[in-house]
Amino acid sequence: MKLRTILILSGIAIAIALISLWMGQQAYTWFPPQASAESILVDNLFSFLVTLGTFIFLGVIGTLSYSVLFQRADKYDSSDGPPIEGNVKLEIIWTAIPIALVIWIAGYSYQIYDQMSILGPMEHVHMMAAAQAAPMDQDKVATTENIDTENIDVIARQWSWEFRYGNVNSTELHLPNNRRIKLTLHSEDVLHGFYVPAFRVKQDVIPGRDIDFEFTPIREGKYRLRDSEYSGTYFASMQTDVVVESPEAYQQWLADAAKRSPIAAYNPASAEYKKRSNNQWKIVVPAAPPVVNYSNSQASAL
Ligand SMILES: [Cu+2]
Repeated sequence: MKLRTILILSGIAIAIALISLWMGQQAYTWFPPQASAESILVDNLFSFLVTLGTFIFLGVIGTLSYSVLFQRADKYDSSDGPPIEGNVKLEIIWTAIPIALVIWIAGYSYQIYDQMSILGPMEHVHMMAAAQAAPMDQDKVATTENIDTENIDVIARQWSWEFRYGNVNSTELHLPNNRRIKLTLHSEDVLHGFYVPAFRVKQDVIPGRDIDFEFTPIREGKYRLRDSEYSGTYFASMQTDVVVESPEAYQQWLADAAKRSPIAAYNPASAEYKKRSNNQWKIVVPAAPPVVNYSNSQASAL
């Protein structure tokens, strides 16, 4: 290869790399606010994948465009191109580069997953890994782990969410800011999915199993919890607000809620079910609305 060609190719590679890095930074703006420590890790991983993906995309499309535009066969030339079979150098390059990329992506993804330590049904696998790799670099997630965790039971039904804080029941999830949250997820009927986009965490709720699930909210505000698994007719109404507030406000909320007497919460699924006009279609009757001390308002319930 001539020096000129090498210089030109290097120049193009640097330009593509810069565009890819810029694209990777753009990726951070495509998501809801980062409301949990895990969201920062997930967004870093996503940004890395976007950077790498952009580089490969531009590299391939660029080569293809160059070939189509400037390396066309002459008119009526139907002869074959030069054979590349047996080109050992080329074979090694196009085997080694994808392998290196796959290992890089897998290693980085694993590292992020390990730092998140969100448990879930892979708990036993994770604990084994943690025992082996104990002195890994600890960051935000790990530092909050030492502070006592907040244990909350989550009950998913067709179609409502219920949260139990010892003596308080609620249909709205309240969380203290900057505390490690430990949820125990239960389903009373079918598969549901616990998913808060602003936290970037998602976990299937499997009937007959208690699933531990951990994360750390880091930004006060109101977010949305959605069901990530289709769970039946009124699935779309199976969502509620997640309120992240200061630990003081959270304690206050708990104290206030404890004083209220439990009533059946407004439940969009039951309300819709009562309104249906065609009774011939067999559908699953919604579970009774949860009886709670604290329920979110009707306006925000849908
Ligand atoms: Cu559901």
